[in-house]
Amino acid sequence: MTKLKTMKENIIKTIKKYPIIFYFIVSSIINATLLRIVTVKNYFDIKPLLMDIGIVLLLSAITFLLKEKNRKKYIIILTIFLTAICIINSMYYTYYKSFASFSMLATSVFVVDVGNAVVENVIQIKDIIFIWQVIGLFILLYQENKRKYKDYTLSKKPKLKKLLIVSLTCCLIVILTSNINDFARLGKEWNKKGVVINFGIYLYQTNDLIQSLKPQLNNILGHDTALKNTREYYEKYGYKEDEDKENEYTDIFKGKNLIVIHAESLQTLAIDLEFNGKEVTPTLNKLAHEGIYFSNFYSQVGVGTSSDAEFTFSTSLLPSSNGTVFVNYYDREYVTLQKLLKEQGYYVASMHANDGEFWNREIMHKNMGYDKLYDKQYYNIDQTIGLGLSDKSFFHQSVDIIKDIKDNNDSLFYINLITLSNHTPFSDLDNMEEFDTSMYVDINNRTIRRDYINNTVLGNYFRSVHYSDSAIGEFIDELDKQGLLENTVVVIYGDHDARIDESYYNLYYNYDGVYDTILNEDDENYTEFNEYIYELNRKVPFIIWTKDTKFEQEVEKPMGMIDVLPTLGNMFGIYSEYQLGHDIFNVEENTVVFVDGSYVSEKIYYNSQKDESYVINNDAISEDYVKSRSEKADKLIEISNDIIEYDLIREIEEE
Ligand code: GP9
Ligand code: MN
Repeated sequence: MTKLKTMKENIIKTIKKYPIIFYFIVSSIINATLLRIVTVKNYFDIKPLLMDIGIVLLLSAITFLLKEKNRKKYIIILTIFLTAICIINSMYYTYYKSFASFSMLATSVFVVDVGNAVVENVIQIKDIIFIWQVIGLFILLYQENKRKYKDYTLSKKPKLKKLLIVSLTCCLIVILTSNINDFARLGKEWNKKGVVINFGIYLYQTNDLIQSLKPQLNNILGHDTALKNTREYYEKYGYKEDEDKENEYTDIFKGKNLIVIHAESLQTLAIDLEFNGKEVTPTLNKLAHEGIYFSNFYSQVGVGTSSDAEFTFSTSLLPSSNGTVFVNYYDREYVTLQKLLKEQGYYVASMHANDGEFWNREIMHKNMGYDKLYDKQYYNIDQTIGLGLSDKSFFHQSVDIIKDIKDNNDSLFYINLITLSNHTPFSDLDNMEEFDTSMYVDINNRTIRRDYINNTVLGNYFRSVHYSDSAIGEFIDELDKQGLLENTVVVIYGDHDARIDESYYNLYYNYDGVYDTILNEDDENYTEFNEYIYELNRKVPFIIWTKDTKFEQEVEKPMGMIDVLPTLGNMFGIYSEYQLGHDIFNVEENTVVFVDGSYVSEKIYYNSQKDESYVINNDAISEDYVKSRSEKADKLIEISNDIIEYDLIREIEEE
C-alpha cells in the first residue's frame, strides 16, 4: 500500500517537475484517439492506443538526448507536426475515406486546387479542434517562463531509461497480440485504414514515411524483382489472342467513330429512378435500355479521382496506390485506347472546359496519345455552374468543334468529353431546373408535402444529375442534327461515386412520410443500409449506345473500369498486350478489385481493411473463396503499381 502511495506521489512529483513533457504526451495521445474516433469510429480499442502511447513516449524520450538549447524547439516542432498530422488526416478522411500519405504531397496541390468544391466539403469543425494541442502548449510555455526550473532544461538520464522501458513495453504488447496479417498490411501502402485501425495514426504515418522513401532507397533491387514478377504475371494471366478474343461482339464497331462522355460523379442509383412520377435521368434511361447497359459496374479510383477514372478506362491498369498517375507518373509509357485507335487512323481529341493544367491533363493527355486537348481556352465561358462552364453550354459548343474536326479531317474520330457541372458539393443550383424530391403523403384525405430529401445534399445531387442528364440529351440531339451520330458509337461512364454521406441514404431509404420520422431498425419496413451496402451502392453506370443498332441488353456481371479497354477494344478490333482487366463477355466470373485491396465478386464484397466479407446473395462462402481472391487482388495491385512506378511497359517494349 505504501509502495503504491509512494509511486503515486512520485508520478505527481514528476508531472509537476516536467509539465511540458507530460502535456506533450497526454495531448498527443488524446489527439490520436480523437482522430480514430472521427475517422474509423474506433472508440475503445486498446491496441492502437498502446501503440500511440509507445510512440509518443519514445518521441518524448528523445528530448533527454538533445542539447539543452534545442529541447524547447524540439517539443514545439513535434507538437505542431503531430497536430498537423491529425488535422490533415481528419480532412483527408472526410473526402477520401482513407489516410494521407507523404507520397501524395504532389497530388494534394491539385486537391486544394479544386477550389470551393472541395473546401466547402472538407474543412469542418471536427478538423480544427485538434489545434487545441498547440494552443495549450504555448499557454503552458508562457507560464513556464515564470517558473524557476524548466523541464526542457533538465537532463536526468534515468528518466530517459524509464520512458524507454514503458514505451517498448507498450509496443511489445501490441506486437505480441497482432497476427501476421496485421503486419503484412504495413508493407502494403494501399491498406491505410487497416493500419490505422490496428496500430494508430502515429505508426501509420511513420510507416508511410518509410514506404514513401522505399522506392528511392531500393530502386535497383525493387526494379529487377518487379520486372520478373510482371513478366511472369503476363505469361500466366496476360492477354492471349486465341483464347481471349472471338465472341459475338468481336469487331462489331470496327471502323466506327467513338464519342465518350466522362460523366462527373454519376452514380447508378440515379438510373431508372423516379420522384413523383418524374425520371431523374430520362435520357440515360433511354440510352441504357436501347444500348448495352452494364448495371453492376464500378469505378476503381484512388486519390486521383477523375484522372484515375480516365487512366483506368484508357489503359486497363489500376490507378497508383502511391500518388496519382496523372501527377506523379505522367512520363511513363502506357498503351492506351487513344493510341490504339490512333494506330487505326483515328483523330483523337479530348474536351474539358476546365484549366488544362488541372490534374496535369495538358501533359498527361498528350502522353496518353490524344492529338489535342480542347480545354477552357477553347470555350466561351458564357454560363457557369460549380467549377466552371455549365455542361449545357459545354456540350453545345463541343458540337461545333466536333463538326469542325469531322469536316477538316479525312479520318474517323474518337472524342472524349469530360463534364463538370455534376461535381460535389452540388450547391450551385441556380442554373439548374427545379427537380422536386419531396414526398407527398395522403393523410385523412388530404395530400401533405414532406420535405424528405428535398434541399438536402442527396436531393440536390438528384437535381444536379437531372440537369446533367438533360445536357447529355441536348448533346445527343444536336449531334444527330449535325449528322454526327452516323457511324458513331456513344459511350457514357460515371467517373466515380458522388461521395455523399451515409446519413442521407438512411433518410432516403427509411423515411416515414406519414409520421415525418425515420424508421428504426425494429420496424418491419426498415431497409438496412450498412457500410457494405454503401460500398456496393457506389457503382456507376457504363453504357454503350449507337443510333442504328438496338441492343436492348443489360449486363449484370460485376465489372470494373479496368475491364473497359478489353471489352470495348474487342468491339473495335483492338487490344492492349498490357491490359490487366478482362473482356466481360469472355469471363465466367469476374472480380472487381479496388485500389485498397477490397473487392466485389458475384458473391461477396470483401473489405480488406477490416478483413471482413459481406455476402451479397446468401450463398455459403468458404474461407478459401475469400483467401484466393484476396491474394489475386493483392497481386493485381502490386503488378499494376510496379508497371507504373518502374515504367515497365517502356522497358519491355524496348527489348
Ligand atoms: C476537374 C474535374 C473534377 O477538372 O475533372 O475532378 P475530380 O475532383 O472529380 O477529381
Ligand atoms: Mn470526377
